Amino acid sequence: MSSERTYIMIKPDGVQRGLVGEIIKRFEQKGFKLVAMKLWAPPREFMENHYADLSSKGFFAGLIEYMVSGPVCSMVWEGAGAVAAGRVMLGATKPSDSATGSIRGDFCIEVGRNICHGSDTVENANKEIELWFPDGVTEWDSCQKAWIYE
Ligand code: DAT
Ligand code: MG
Repeated sequence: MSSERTYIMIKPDGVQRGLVGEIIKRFEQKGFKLVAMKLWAPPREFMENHYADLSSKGFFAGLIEYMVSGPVCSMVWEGAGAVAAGRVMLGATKPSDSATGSIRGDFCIEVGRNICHGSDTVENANKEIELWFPDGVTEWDSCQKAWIYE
């Protein structure tokens, strides 16, 4: 079984709109294993670092303003194909392009309020997990493993 991990974050609008439970539920029901979680409001510089690749974009200032406007729920989910599956579960970046049934497709309207973040590659996932959880994650064995994997 793969121990691939992805960094999933519920953005301030997702927290404010009471969607934390709904988003966690989807990852749990898929069969992924939660190995780290915290609710907190990181400083602006931390968020700028997380989104450093987008710093030249015109929407960067607004993105950071939004991302520090309230607490976020940071999580690491583990399982085979977790990075790619996580992106599908979140939906396209623009909610208008997101499939119905995806989190963004079901719960939001504008790209600047798209309620969740998910790592886009395994390499970026590992970088983001190191950034957001520098003390590591919690290793544990799920009793469901034999019912989810062959
Ligand atoms: P994703 O979050 O799907 O990985 P991304 O990494 O390209 O997308 O962008 C990060 C976030 O920046 C995205 O979730 C919302 C915001 N964003 C992206 N493109 C935008 C745009 N054209 N206008 C406003 N905000 C945008
Ligand atoms: Mg991205």
